Amino acid sequence: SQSSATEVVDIHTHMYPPPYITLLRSRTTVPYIRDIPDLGPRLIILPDEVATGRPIGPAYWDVGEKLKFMDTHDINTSVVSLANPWLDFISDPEEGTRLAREVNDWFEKTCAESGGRLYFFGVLPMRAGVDAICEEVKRLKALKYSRGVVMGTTGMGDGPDDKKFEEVWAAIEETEAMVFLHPHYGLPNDVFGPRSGEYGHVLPLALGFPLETTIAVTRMILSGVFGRFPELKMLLAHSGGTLPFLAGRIQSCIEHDGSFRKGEGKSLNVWDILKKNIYLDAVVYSAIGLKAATEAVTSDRVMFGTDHPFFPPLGEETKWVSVQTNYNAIEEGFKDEDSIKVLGKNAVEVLSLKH
Ligand code: 5CU
Repeated sequence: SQSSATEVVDIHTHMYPPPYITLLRSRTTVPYIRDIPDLGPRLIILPDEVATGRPIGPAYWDVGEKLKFMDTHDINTSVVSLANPWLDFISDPEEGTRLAREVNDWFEKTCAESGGRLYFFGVLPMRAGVDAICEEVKRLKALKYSRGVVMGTTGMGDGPDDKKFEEVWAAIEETEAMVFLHPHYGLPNDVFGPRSGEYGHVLPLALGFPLETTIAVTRMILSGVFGRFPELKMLLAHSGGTLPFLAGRIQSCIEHDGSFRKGEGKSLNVWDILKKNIYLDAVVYSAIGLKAATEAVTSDRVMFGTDHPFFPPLGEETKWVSVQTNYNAIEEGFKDEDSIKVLGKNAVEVLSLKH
């Protein structure tokens, strides 16, 4: 495993702060938390898991549990973010704005009390309108422990290539915030076929999530967002979904599309965008995937993550297999210098964390 002298930073690690848990407990439609007899508290955030949901406990909201997890897995510093589905389901602008502030202020206070071990990506009130979103982007810039924003792939509802969203991209670029782009919605269930219910969450999580991210960022590329906002910095969950593997095909399709090439696609180059605007986490669970991610964006732009508290062990193990698998992929895939960068050095530099 990694040397204990190596600084390890986890940039993909989630929490549901207490105000958000209170909200989930008060709801009866997805997303919500409810107590199921014999099963205990269950988290229901995906429409196809209403029957039993998944277990939820203090690992989701208790900072002591987060720090314990970090100690168990040799993680020095974490950049925490609200987990999906963020505030996407809050359609009332006032409630969304209030909750974004409450959640972000909770993260700020919690990070301040952590002795330098925690930073955070803030959440935005995505259904509260452009002005409210931009205001929270600017407010976050002034918070000492904020290092950017976490968001899903739907933007204000019509996705990240929505023309109305451009004001938000402008505010984000201006504040130099890193955007942690994370999936939640997957693909329509019928692409997984009539037997998908027999396969648990494997298809939506292993394939739906990564494809959702790939589609979202490809829409941003095709719409020219990175040309209009050249300093945007996007950190893509799960090593960019399938983007490193499909970048060549996306570029080739652009170059062979006569009508698109005449307009928006004139000078688009996916490989240049990957190396200028895109950062990837190392949450891909194999050296092969990690090498593709690193080849696509360079080893200066890939950063370790755990996805805690998701993917806990099924048994009683204190060390999580999901975390160890990502550590092993880094050890197997990289020479010493690159592994030091991916484990923590890149995050310290890119996100200006303390040394
Ligand atoms: O793989 C993941 O990142 C996740 C996540 O964040 N949320 C979730 O519900 N399942 C898996």
